[in-house]
Amino acid sequence: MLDQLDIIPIAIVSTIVLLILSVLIGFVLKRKSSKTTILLLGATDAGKTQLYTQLRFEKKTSTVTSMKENEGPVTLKNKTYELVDIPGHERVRFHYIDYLPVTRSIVFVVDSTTVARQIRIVGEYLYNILAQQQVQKQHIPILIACNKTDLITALPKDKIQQRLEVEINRLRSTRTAAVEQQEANIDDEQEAYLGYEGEDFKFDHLDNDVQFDTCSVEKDELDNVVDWIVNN
Ligand SMILES: Nc1nc2c(ncn2[C@@H]2O[C@H](COP(=O)(O)OP(=O)(O)OP(=O)(O)O)[C@@H](O)[C@H]2O)c(=O)[nH]1
Ligand SMILES: [Mg+2]
Repeated sequence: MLDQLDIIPIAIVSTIVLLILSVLIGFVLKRKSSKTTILLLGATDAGKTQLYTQLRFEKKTSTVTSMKENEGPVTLKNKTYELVDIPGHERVRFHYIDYLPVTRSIVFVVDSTTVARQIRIVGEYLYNILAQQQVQKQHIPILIACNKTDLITALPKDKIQQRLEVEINRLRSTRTAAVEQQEANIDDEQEAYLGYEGEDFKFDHLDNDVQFDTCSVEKDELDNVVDWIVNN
């Protein structure tokens, strides 16, 4: 039988353990909620800067190929985020990596009318993002925003998903072969393998949540994008 004197140390230890646990949980929750940066990524001409100005200033400005990031606060459904538009030009597109430590979610904008023709460029950029260790470790959610649905030549989102899966599958096999050839022992610098070995690549196989949805910045049809940002 435990007498009162035995119970006191147990109670003290349990209280300390509970206190440490709640501090840790609070710390993890705070880290998630303190990340407010939303990255707009994608190939040139996808519509990122138009989307940025529409979300921030509720107006479309005529745009030219960007060479510098646009960055600023935006309020969506009473929540404030830091919106960052990274140009698709190959000299600047990888600047997105600097923002990953503070990134909450990524909106990858695709021009649905040209994605079939540009599948190599779009697939390679998306592959690079998905293979980033920071993207995987932090489970950063990604929305593939299939833009320009106002144009009749726009490819449906399920077709865009299929094309990207085929392209990433192709890239994965060429990259894996290249890495094996190098026989390098730089384990920590290797790109993470995407999906399941021995199976064709599917977005469903990733730990990250990757969603596909449509939008038209031109027609101000952005509900899918706004809802996704607010819910992720
Ligand atoms: N029809 C149509 N055109 C759009 C839409 N969204 C953007 N555009 C046009 O697409 C072109 C490129 O848009 P931008 O926003 O400058 O493209 P971007 O992704 O910022 O391109 P970079 O800065 O080069 O990376 C512009 O001429 C826009 O008017 C859309 O929903 N429908
Ligand atoms: Mg731009």
